Amino acid sequence: MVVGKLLVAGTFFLGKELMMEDYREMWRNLGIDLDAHDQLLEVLPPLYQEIILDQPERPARMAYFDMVFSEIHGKRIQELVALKEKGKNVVGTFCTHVPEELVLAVGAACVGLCGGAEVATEEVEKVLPRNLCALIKSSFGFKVGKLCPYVEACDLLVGETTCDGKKKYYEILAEHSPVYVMELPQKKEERDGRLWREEVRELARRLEELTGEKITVENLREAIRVINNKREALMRLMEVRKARPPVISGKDALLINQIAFYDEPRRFAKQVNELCEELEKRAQEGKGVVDDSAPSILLSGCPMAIPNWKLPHILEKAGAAVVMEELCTGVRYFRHLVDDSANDLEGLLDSIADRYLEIDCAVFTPNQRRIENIQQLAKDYQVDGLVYYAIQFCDPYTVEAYRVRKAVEELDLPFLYIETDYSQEDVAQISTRVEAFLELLGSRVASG
Ligand code: BJ8
Repeated sequence: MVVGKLLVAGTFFLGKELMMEDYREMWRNLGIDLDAHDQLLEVLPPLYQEIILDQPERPARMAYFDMVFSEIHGKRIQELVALKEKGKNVVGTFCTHVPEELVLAVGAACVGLCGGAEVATEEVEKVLPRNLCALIKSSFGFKVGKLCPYVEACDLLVGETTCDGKKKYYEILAEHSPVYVMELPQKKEERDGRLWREEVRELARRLEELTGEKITVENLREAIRVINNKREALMRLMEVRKARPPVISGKDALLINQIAFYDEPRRFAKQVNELCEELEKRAQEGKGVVDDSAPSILLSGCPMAIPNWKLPHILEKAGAAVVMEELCTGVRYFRHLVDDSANDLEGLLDSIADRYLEIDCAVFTPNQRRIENIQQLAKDYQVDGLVYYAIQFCDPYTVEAYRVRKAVEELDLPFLYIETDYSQEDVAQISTRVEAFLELLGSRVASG
């Protein structure tokens, strides 16, 4: 299994040759390095087959998400290019703190750009230190390796002052692409809220300048409605995942959350709702993807960007059922909605700012709300244990693991800490630790 060696999530074809020549022309025009990109595209089909498609009892409605993934560098890029040809813009983001609603309100498309695979390592390490988090290095690798049509399609990249690695990285990224950085406060006092509201307004102004479109009550309210609908669909999925036996695998749920960052939001919400109808029926019939005895796991920690499925795959292959993700590619992305009741623009902008400051990323201090949310999720999903995922060299999440462990142990639940990167070298070692952990969970269940 080669997840870490997988170089890119690219277009590949699930048994059909689709307009390959058209895509090549499009990639060429975007400045993609076609030879390197071709090599990357070869890696994906067997990997996706093994990790995603070979799972038993998959819901039929996952077909849409398989298609979207198989077309990740194809159809979706075509849509973005078509938008640009109509004079619209594409805006890229690296963090769940950047308000998508503002991007949508000015008629632009918003795409998430975090990288989940090691690429162009040699080039990256000429500039960035080796001991930097894999997510940042991956993002830079896609840029300098000319491997990501999303980043090349973007007219503006919006960063944020979250962790030190990212904020310093944006200075370097700005040598390659137009970058705008939002200042995210590190605390959540009233004055931090005021600063953040101002930052949201500043981004609105920057987006108006980029697109020549004015943000109005009407277009902003519509954008809020669209993104709230997307989040509500994901909350509905979250709800049906309480069913036992679980009606969808953790890997499929993660895939959906990853796709949420780049698919067209209206179409995505419709498809998630249709999937939920199928899952709700399955739940009524008691038809699970694994049997009831599979230990249920809450996964918590750093985001898992496409195609990083390394840890969920190890867990589920070993017999666990991941029933919820306390990740930014999980509940942190969708748990809050924007209140759209304000009648004026200022009120709507404040509601957006307030909603995004609710996100309980480990970059905040203190971050008690995250601890409480984790405890609540553990109870709501009646999990047997928590597995904590930290990307090596990520200070906020590696350090906050201590407090999460204490909170989980207070609930008398076992805790497993996994610190890793995108490589494959530690797969056997992690698998051994996971198997021992699941045995422990099994013996606790058996002894009541
Ligand atoms: S809201 S989790 S998306 S900052 S893993 S780059 S923190 S060193 S990604 Fe994140 Fe926004 Fe927070 Fe979510 Fe730094 Fe850690 Fe790397 Fe990270």
